[in-house]
Amino acid sequence: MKSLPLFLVVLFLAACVPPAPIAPPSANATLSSFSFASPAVNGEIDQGAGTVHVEVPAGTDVTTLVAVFTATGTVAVGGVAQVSGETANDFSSPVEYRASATDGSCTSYTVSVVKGAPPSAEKALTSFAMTQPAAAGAVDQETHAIHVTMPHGTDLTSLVAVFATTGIRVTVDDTEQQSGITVNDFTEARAYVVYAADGSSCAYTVVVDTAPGTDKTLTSFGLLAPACAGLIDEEARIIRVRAPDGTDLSSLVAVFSATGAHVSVLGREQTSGVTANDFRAPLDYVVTAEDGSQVSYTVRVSAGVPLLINEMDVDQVGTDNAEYVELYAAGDVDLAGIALVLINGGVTPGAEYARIDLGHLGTLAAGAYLVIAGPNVAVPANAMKVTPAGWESSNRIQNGPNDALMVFDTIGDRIIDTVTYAGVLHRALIAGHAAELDATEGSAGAPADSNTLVGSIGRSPNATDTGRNNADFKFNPALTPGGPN
Ligand SMILES: [Ca+2]
Ligand SMILES: [Ca+2]
Ligand SMILES: [Ca+2]
Repeated sequence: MKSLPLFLVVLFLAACVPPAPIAPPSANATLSSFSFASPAVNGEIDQGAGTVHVEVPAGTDVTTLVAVFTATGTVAVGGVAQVSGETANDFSSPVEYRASATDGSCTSYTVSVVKGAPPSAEKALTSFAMTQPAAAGAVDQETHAIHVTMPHGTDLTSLVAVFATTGIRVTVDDTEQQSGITVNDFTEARAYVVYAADGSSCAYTVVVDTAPGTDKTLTSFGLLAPACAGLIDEEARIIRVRAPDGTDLSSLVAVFSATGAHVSVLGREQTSGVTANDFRAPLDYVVTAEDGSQVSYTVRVSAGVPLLINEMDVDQVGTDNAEYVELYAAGDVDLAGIALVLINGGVTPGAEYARIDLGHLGTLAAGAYLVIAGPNVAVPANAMKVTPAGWESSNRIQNGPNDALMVFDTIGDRIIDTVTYAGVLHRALIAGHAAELDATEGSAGAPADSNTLVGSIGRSPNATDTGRNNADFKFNPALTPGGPN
């Protein structure tokens, strides 16, 4: 500058010094494009303001950048003629490009080069969850550990994760992951590697497990010896087992199956087919689920059911419209699964023709009477009476010969008591029991009822049971439904 004539200095100051040129920019001296080839970026020219803004990537060396430009007129920087694509300049601070026309007019541009933001180092997995079934994951950003607990029983071999990340890509075993799409096997821990824009990476360890099970059901229960199946009332959680008469209940082994983790009785672990228990009183079998929750089943084992067919009026003078069967509880009786079965002895083998289920009646206390009868039969107030559907009609019970009444235990699958009257019936078939049954206790049946005399067939003395129908039952003229014979 020192060597420039004064008038040129004045001209320069007047025409080309930003920010506000005194003279308007020359239309004949214009910079119309400005870019760098390396790095390849375009500048933004503001003709009004006389500025060029160029952003280069972070890390770019701006001290020797070569501009590629188009201009009308000649272009100089600090008096040095510029050749597009050849002349390098130091853009550490704004550089003045001056375009000059042959008419002496000129336009000055301030070229500012700024560096872009450095590439991000962000590489966090900010959320992680499973779909189908849905389960949220817990992400620990300090340890880079992710834990997901799936519902019990979930197959971990092919699960799809949905995740969010601040990185630019995520891989598992070098496989690019797409949130909500990529399937992975989570039976083992998986490393999710998140890459940041700056090339750095971070591995998150994803551990997936399943919730402990809540199942806790005794699905079958019976005795090993004598072999007998129990009946599970799942709603009441009562299991009834009826062993044969005379079975010693003090040490029996149960055979059972259960869901859940384990089964215990009085705190003692039970092994099906192995562990013996004293069943003389009801026992609580406690089933514990994997999650620690428990349910308890009360197991009631009985040896024989103390229920007798005590009296029957199967035939009346004239129309049979007041028939009845009287049952007597010689001890406490749980009627669950017990039925009165009526058997026709007129065919061979004898065949069931009617059945009255008694299970819904609950229990009978020792000494109680239960009368199955139609509306014409009255019983004492302390006796129980049940009228099966259809028993308001006459002729519900066959008169013989060789017909039988049987009290059958469908749980223990055996006869509790049976009486054949007016003959014998050693072969009979009833529903739900494949083998033929002997419907007569002893070698001869109870006597026949009469259709000319009022009376019934009853145990005499009352509740006598020697196991012989002909010895235990007599024809009695007194009708005593619901009371002692
Ligand atoms: Ca009859
Ligand atoms: Ca009679
Ligand atoms: Ca009676």
